[in-house]
Amino acid sequence: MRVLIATMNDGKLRECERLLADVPNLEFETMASLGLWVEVDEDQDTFEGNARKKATEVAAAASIACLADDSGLEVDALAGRPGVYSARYSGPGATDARNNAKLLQELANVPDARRTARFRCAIAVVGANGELLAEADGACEGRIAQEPRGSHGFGYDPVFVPDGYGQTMAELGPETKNTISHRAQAAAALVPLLRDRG
Ligand code: ITT
Repeated sequence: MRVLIATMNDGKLRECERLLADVPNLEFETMASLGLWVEVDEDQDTFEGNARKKATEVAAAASIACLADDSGLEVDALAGRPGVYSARYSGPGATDARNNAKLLQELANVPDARRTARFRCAIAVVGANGELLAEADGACEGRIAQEPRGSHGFGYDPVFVPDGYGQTMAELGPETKNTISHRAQAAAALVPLLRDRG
């Protein structure tokens, strides 16, 4: 089966390709390899809803099966924000650096014990005909650091310290991240579902 990984986020794309590399009979395409640029309005209030919507709309535009990831960070002291708004947290033209700066500012007076948070990821795979083929999700618990550290990964990795570690996800690097992350959990749950389909 040929599957398009429907993301414009290069960090996410690299991780998905690596996490799903061992699924037999699966060949991955990217937006770049197909010369596609599709804008999806991510207006659902859950990661699952947005992942399904992205996969469905891109599959319709590309006419091949699509895998979409919707993910983000939930911070307990912010009542779960930024959540599904993680990419756009610091407003129009948001960058990873601005999102992280805003997060640290909002948490300026929050002590370590109350800086608990988790990354969440939902993945949906939709066939070229619009049929939902598989869905899976995953979470990675941790805490928000006092300042950004590390240069690996993307997004909120420099400010997220996974439970059981002293370093941020951006300090730990891809090998560790790909064993513990929300995306790794979701991919692990997805692999047997895709294998059964293959
Ligand atoms: P696509 O919709 O094109 O896939 P996106 O970056 O807009 O790309 P999302 O809408 O799913 O993707 O937003 C996810 C945001 O959540 C992402 O931009 C990061 O800010 C954050 N995020 C998700 N996974 C992350 C990870 O593994 N490490 C750090 N931050 C992550």
